[in-house]
Amino acid sequence: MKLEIGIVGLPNVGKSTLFQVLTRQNVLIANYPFATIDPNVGVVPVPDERIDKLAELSRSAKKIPAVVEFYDIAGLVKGAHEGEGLGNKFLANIRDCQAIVVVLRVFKDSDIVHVEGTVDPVRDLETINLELALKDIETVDRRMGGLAKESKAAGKSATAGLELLKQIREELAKGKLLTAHASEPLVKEMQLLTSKKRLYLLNGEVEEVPEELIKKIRELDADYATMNVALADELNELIRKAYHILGLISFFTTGEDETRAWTIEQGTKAPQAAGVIHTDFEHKFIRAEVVRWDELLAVGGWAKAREHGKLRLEGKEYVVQDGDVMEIRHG
Ligand SMILES: Nc1nc2c(ncn2[C@@H]2O[C@H](COP(=O)(O)OP(=O)(O)OP(=O)(O)O)[C@@H](O)[C@H]2O)c(=O)[nH]1
Ligand SMILES: [Mg+2]
Repeated sequence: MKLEIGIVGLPNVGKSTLFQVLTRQNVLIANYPFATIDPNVGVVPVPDERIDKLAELSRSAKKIPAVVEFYDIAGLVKGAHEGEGLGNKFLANIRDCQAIVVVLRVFKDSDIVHVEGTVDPVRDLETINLELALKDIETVDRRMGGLAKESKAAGKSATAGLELLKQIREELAKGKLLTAHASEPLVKEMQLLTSKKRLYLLNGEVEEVPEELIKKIRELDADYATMNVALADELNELIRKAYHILGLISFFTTGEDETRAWTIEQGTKAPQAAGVIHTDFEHKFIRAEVVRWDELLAVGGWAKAREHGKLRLEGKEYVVQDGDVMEIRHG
């Protein structure tokens, strides 16, 4: 499962700086708007002490953590949906991401250029959300046109699709985000930008964050983190938070060869989880031996866990839990 997170925000607010701290890659960071043109892509391991402990227990030769892929893209400005600035390029780049981190400038430093001339993160947040919503309206309109044609021939299902699109369009026009519709198949298929999970990253000091901004973010039912990106040297907390807001959990496999974290969505059943390891495991799944990672550590290993009756045998309906260590039995 590939987890991609797009870093978005106005130009010159610290997106590439954040990317560099996250990925330890050297990228162009410059005090002028639109320094980034082509996206930077970097893979970041999700820090997880459970892997270290399990690897120690199993004397594993290798440790393989879960990873998140970050995309650092061009800055977004007012009018981006109409192709202003580098807008169109930018918006196409985040369509495939499952989540976005919105970087908002709260730091005041007058040496650093702000495209709007003043530091006002509430205004910037609204600009970004508006541009994303306008782009989504475009996508929805195009789809409505297509569905209207189809419905002549196809009947009911197309009509139902049209109803949903109309409703979504109204909400977008009112400036609403589509997070509530994120699981609708049609919304997923269109990869609507405002339906993506998001984290607001407030770049600056906690004391610089206006109360109004926090209020606004709460109204949007979103999550945020405050940090001075230019001074940050480890962003483990941010990576964990991103993983969490995506609704992801990890299960583990452990042995002498390797200890490895596997990423699944919350609610995934055992055969589908096994399928993440190998597609064959899903179809040929018989059952799984499961023990919680801390219980495994407490008894001191797989054989002991079996002896003490700590290993559970779970079948096809078992919903895998965060921190499960599993061994898959397959045909
Ligand atoms: N004072 C201060 N400066 C910062 C901070 N974060 C970034 N900067 C500076 O702001 C400028 C722009 O940073 P970048 O990371 O290139 O910004 P960007 O958002 O990637 O910009 P574009 O690629 O042009 O959209 C650089 O000169 C950074 O050193 C911060 O937290 N405080
Ligand atoms: Mg940049």
